[in-house]
Amino acid sequence: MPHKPGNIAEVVSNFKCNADSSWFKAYGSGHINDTFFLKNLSVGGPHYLLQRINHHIFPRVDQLMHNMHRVITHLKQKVEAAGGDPFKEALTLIPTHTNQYYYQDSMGSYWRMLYFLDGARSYDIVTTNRQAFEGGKAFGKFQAMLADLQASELYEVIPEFHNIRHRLSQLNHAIAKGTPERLKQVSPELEVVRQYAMEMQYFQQPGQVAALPQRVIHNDTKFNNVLLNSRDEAQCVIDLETVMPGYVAYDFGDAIRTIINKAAEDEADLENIQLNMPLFEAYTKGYLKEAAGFLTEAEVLSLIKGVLLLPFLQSVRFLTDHINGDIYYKIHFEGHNLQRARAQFRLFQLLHGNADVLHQIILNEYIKCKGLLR
Ligand code: ADP
Ligand code: GN1
Ligand code: MG
Repeated sequence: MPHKPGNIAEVVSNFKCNADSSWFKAYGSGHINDTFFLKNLSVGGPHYLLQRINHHIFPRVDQLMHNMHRVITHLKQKVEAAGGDPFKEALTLIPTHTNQYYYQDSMGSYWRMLYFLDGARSYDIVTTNRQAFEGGKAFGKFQAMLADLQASELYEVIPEFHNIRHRLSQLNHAIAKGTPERLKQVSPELEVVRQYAMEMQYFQQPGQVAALPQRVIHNDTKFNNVLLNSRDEAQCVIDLETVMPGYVAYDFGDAIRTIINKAAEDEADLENIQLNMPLFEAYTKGYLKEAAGFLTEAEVLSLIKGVLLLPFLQSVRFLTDHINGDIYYKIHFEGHNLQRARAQFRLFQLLHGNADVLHQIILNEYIKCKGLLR
């Protein structure tokens, strides 16, 4: 549960909005920021989401909000050009009275405000092929719409975000300072890290660096970062604070991490972590329907590497935070980060064991989308 703000009226009064500050409720299940839902004072007016930005993790809130605004402006133009509704299919940031997209309150916290997209919803766990297919379409279209936005227009707000070498080096720093108790707890997990560390550095190999284009990607494609409408059709990709340059396979892999897993990201009973292949196939179909047109063949071949890397990288990050004493992610109980890390390692191992089958599914879908058999 987020820490409830005591000064909501001050914050709300600084945005150009018609929000009722007398009542609000905590919203969403994110690990970093705090999100609150606020009603419009007028009946029928759009409701709002107010988000307190974690500025320990995003120290340059100005750069972060520049990125979000830049990306949203670009997406709105694309949606409009395609005849869509830019207020439904893209996020809308509410400015402050001084025309900024964030406000620093008298207690030092940073805030942003968005229109709440009514009638749309996100899912932490995917259950139907339709949801997976539509999610794939949403993230594929998102990448396609951003394919002509220059990566150099965006700041790298968290450097080396999905660079596994960097994440492994953070893990090594944590190990060097970790308490004997926590280090003893994680020794089986550290063994898994050692076993796969080299293999996971695929995207750092010079041949791949030369072959794979850096594009503007989302960098946090958990399934709960896409909103589906009441008919479970893709409506809008949300949570745009990590949109930065990267490889498309990172987004594909991070989405698959939450789609293919029958259990939650932090499942305690590892036996419940199983692969749902039909959901994988449905997501891949939706994604490639939108993305096959702009992806290079090297990128298509790299997608499976992203599928393996992302759960591994997330495990390394959760494990690092556990050893560090839980300073990055919100936790809901003692040992939560370790439980998350263990669940993600299990998922990684299952994916690794099925990599050939998964790769073949990707290739078959790609061939169909490109009509290469005709
Ligand atoms: P976090 O970084 O904490 O994950 P998000 O921006 O993803 O924050 O927001 C948390 C949750 O709030 C989302 O999973 C989604 O359910 C909901 N949400 C976010 N933005 C909107 C929006 N504009 N309209 C409706 N719901 C939203
Ligand atoms: C964090 O805020 P949230 O829950 O959308 C994290 C992501 C991780 C994710 C794991 C800025 O995202 O990178 O993939 O948790 N965000 C940041 O669930 O570190
Ligand atoms: Mg989110």
